[in-house]
Amino acid sequence: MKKSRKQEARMKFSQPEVMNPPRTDVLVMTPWFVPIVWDGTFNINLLNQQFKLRDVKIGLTVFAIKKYVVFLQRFLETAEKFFMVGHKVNYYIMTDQPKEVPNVTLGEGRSMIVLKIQRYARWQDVSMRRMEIISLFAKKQFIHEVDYLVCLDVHMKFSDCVGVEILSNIFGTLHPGFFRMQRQNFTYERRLESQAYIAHDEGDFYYAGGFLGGTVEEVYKLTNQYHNAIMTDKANSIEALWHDESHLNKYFLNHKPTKILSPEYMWDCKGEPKVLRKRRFVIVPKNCDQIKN
Ligand code: 2GW
Repeated sequence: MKKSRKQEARMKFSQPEVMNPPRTDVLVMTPWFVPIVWDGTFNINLLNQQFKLRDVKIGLTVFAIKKYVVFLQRFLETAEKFFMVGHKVNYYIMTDQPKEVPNVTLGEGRSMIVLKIQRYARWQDVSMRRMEIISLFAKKQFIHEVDYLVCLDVHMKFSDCVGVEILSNIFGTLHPGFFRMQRQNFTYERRLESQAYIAHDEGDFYYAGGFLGGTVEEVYKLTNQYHNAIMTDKANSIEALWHDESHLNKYFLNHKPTKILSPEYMWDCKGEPKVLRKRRFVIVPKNCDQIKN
């Protein structure tokens, strides 16, 4: 026992240098003092050690409804290679066609749970109802099985490591199309009648709908609140411009995330900005005619 503690204390990490910050080309801290995660700002070995000591278990939720089941194979195969390697992971696959879920070999400590869910006719509802479904399962199942939830789009692939550096109470991701823009140009919902309304002189960042997460408790609060907002809009016959993404942006305006992921974690492969040293999770182009109904 004594020996292992000694060994632990001897694990060597390079010293963080106050006068020599690793990144000076991008914002790494928000005005409410939470980190923005960019390559170079963290030491993954150090973080892995900390999270291992807590023996954390991570749940990944992903929806594959109708034709989107075709994206599952690549999504899961690349996740096995790059997502939370060395940690305990539950994949929660929410689908209307459990038989179409591919059989992917999983590493040790990793499981797949297929949850059959109803298919909605309108694609806007497929996207928006994800929030309701996550909130329901968070309360009745996920809370008993995992510590954190990571909620992702399926038309994506991992192409570099995504590890415990992303975990925090509640986190969002900078949308790749907007991280260099002024807030007036964000595609927030601008109609006052919608619950997702944000004024032109408000808003911190434009967050992507396809990558968010946090502790199960916090993700429950978020999904439950934004499902309620979506339902209020429905009752008032209004639908926010970017559906669930608009409501997510409103939620994060009032409940600031406790960590923010850079566009390394949601990249659309448009251009090659110097600040993007890694492309960890990238959008797989969908042939709209074939995939969307
Ligand atoms: C969605 C739109 C139109 C036709 C089909 C679908 C669809 C989506 C579907 O038939 N089946 C399905 O499983 N989905 C799930 O929703 C799937 O997990 C997919 O990755 C996710 C988002 O799909 P989609 O096509 O809306 O992607 P984007 O790139 O337009 O999504 C952004 O904007 C959305 C709101 O409109 C969401 O916020 C999304 O998270 C964003 O990335």
